[in-house]
Amino acid sequence: ITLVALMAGCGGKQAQSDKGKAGDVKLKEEYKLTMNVTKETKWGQGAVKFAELAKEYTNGKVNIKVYPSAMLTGGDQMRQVEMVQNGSIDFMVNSTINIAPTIPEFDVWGLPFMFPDYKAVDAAMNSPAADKLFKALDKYNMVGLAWGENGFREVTNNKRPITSPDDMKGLKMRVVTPMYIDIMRALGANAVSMNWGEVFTSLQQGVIDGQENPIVGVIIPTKIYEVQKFITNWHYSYDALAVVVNKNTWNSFPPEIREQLKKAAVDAMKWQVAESRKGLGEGIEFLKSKGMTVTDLTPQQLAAFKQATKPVYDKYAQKVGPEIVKAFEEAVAKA
Ligand code: X2X
Repeated sequence: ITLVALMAGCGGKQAQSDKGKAGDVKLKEEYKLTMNVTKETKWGQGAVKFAELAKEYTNGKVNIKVYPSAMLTGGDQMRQVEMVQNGSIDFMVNSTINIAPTIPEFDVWGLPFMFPDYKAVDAAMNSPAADKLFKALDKYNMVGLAWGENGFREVTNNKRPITSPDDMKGLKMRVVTPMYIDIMRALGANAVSMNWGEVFTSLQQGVIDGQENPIVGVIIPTKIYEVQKFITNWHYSYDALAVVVNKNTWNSFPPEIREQLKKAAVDAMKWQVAESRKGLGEGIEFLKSKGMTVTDLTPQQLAAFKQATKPVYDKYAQKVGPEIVKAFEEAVAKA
């Protein structure tokens, strides 16, 4: 109150003489951040952490408000990219799956069976290969700040345990991107494209039979186990997160604040990745205790899925571009 009164008392003169001063930057009262999930998910917790650290590191200068569940785009999860691109939203903590339909390079993370394990993921994430994707963002008026993790996406359904592509035949599977639609079709399932916000109710009502998402990051915090009976750990597709900012917003910050925000993003995602990987064993026990049947695959069973989805890998590798795919494959091979 005192400050406001003081400023009002000074009138416009002081404000005006301050204006053109070097280092005098006009910051917005609130910067908007969009994400597709709730704050309870690991992904959501990472976004909240980023906003907290942004405030802390900039000494309260940058106030980022997290808008969950794609509420800024009316639940349309793919439109978030476009809104950050045109500046109606400042930041996103977004899955690479939701970015890829607009920026094809981002499909490289999710290519079927690209990553056998976390070691392979980390090798790619910490290699120059991942920087190439942030370079691609530049053309779309956006800047990438850090990588996080939604996780390995495992398949759930209500009909039967899945151990072979044959078991997928005819299942109504909710997915959300062209690449996943092609994968489900290659496996003989009926792919249904649907926004995440409708999935829980649609599973409950039997409109769809199944879905795929990471266990610790999404399936447990969003209680998918209440409406699904079977889960198979097939690790078919890895889903990274990216912290991204609109380029004009970014350029409006002085260098010092940019540095602080970059550090906030990197630190928040480092924490977020560690959180996402914690408690997988307990998580699986928890799903069993809720009545789910958990299926693990032998290497031979896994090979059948890999083989069936190979044409999809090749098709999307082409859309990603051979240079990026090769850089990722090399990082994985070295892991
Ligand atoms: O829609 C999904 O499945 C989710 C929540 O994982 C994403 O936003 C990619």
